[in-house]
Amino acid sequence: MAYTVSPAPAGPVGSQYCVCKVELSICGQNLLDRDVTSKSDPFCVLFMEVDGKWVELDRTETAVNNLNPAFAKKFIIDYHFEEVQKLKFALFDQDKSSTQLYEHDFLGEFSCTLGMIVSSKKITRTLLLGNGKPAGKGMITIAAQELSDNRVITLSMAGRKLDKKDLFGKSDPFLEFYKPGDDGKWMLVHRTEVIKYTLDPVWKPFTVPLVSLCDGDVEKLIKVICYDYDSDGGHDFIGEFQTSVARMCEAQDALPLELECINPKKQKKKKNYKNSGIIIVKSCKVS
Ligand SMILES: [Ca+2]
Ligand SMILES: [Ca+2]
Ligand SMILES: [Ca+2]
Repeated sequence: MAYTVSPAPAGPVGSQYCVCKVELSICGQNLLDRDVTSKSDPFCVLFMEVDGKWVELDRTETAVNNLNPAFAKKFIIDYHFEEVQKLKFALFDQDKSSTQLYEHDFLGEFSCTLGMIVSSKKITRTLLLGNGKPAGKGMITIAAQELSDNRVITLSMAGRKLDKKDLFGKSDPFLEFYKPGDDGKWMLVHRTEVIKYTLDPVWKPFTVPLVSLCDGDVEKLIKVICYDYDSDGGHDFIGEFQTSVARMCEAQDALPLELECINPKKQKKKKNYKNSGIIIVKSCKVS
């Protein structure tokens, strides 16, 4: 059979064209306090307008007793350049275990187009109540990261001899990973699960986009903070350190990388202070 050039696929149509994934990170500031004996327990719900109706796409985790939450959960959305994608971010104070939004106290909302967030990279806006009035001093910050680079990083982390923070018991350690934002502030990228009652935690391996963790720059300094989880939300700081993906990639299964977890206050006070434990990179793979 004669070789024929197969016809090019039909030209791009509508939303099939120019799609890329965008990751949105959400923080709240000065949220309304809707609990009587403690602070609000905020979570954020993302809606998108579909045929004139708001459809829920996703929700963050709940931050306990925290009026200035940085949510670890990211929203990942397909970005269609030529379409107007209207989004709404609504914050609620979780009062019950119910998933029904009307069961929770409303903390305000903000709506705009995805294009506006992507072009600004990061925006901070006033939250509004249903009547269009500001929700107290409540603000929302939304940061966008285009996931143009497909690489992901998988990290296996553990800890050893971490400081004991709980009066009765040990510690309930978890890790937070931060990267420097364009404004010079540290931006939360990932939070591990909590491992209860131990000073030698082993966290589950986790995978995040490489651009999320370090903007794709393996030499970029990132910060890791270790906390002791407390159910009232007043987590205790154990220690921190800075490293880079390149450095963490030195870890190999047979030879894990050990990093000192430092509490700067303790370091200043105590002459014989060494560290507040060791954080171990058991393995680090970029693929
Ligand atoms: Ca409440
Ligand atoms: Ca509360
Ligand atoms: Ca604890």
